[in-house]
Amino acid sequence: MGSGGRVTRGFTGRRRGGKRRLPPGQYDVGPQFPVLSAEATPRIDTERWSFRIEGAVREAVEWDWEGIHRLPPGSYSGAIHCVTSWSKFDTSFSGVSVDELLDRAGPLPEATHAMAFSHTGYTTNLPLADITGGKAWVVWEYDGAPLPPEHGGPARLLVPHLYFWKSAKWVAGLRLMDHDEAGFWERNGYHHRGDPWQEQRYTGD
Ligand SMILES: Nc1nc2c(c(=O)[nH]1)N[C@H]1C(S)=C(S)[C@@H](COP(=O)(O)O)O[C@H]1N2
Ligand SMILES: [Mo]
Repeated sequence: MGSGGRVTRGFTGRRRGGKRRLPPGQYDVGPQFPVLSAEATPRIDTERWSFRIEGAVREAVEWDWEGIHRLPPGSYSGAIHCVTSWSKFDTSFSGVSVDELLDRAGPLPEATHAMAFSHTGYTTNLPLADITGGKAWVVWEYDGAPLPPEHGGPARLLVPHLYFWKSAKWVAGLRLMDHDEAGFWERNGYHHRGDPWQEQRYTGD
């Protein structure tokens, strides 16, 4: 690209004047990348890894590690926000968009929500509208390197516009549903949607 290339500042979380945009009640954690897991970190061999879309779809589809890598690549650069109040700017992840995955399974008209599930049994619920339209990915690279096991490697869900508990680590699939249902943290007092800009931390927020 020539020297005339435009830089979209808003995308990395910077505002004019260099100030970073933080959702209410959040602080900038800086270069650290905290690890928060309810489970012990599992070691999942990519030879045995799988990801499936099931439930309210035309056809349930399952990918293995090689198969998912053959899909058109997708990536995200920007901020992530944990409900425990740290936000991290300028992260970069790559993998495949959830749109590409859903396209191949064909959500039925009645599908309104999805339950993301992990190889460990962790679950989190999401409105379909929050994982379609270029807002969610299944990612296996962080900062240009394989996603470390403690951050959900081989692959995790990434839904960066919602609190980070929605980004299921060691993700194994999505079950599409015609109704909403609580996942692991949502059953334990967390908000069903989790929009950091609306501070939807707990049930009733
Ligand atoms: N499987 C699984 N995924 C999970 C969690 C978890 O405990 N288990 N914690 C969630 C929460 S609360 C956060 S803040 C992020 C933490 O991701 P990190 O450890 O990569 O920072 O993962 C989310 N995904
Ligand atoms: Mo979190």
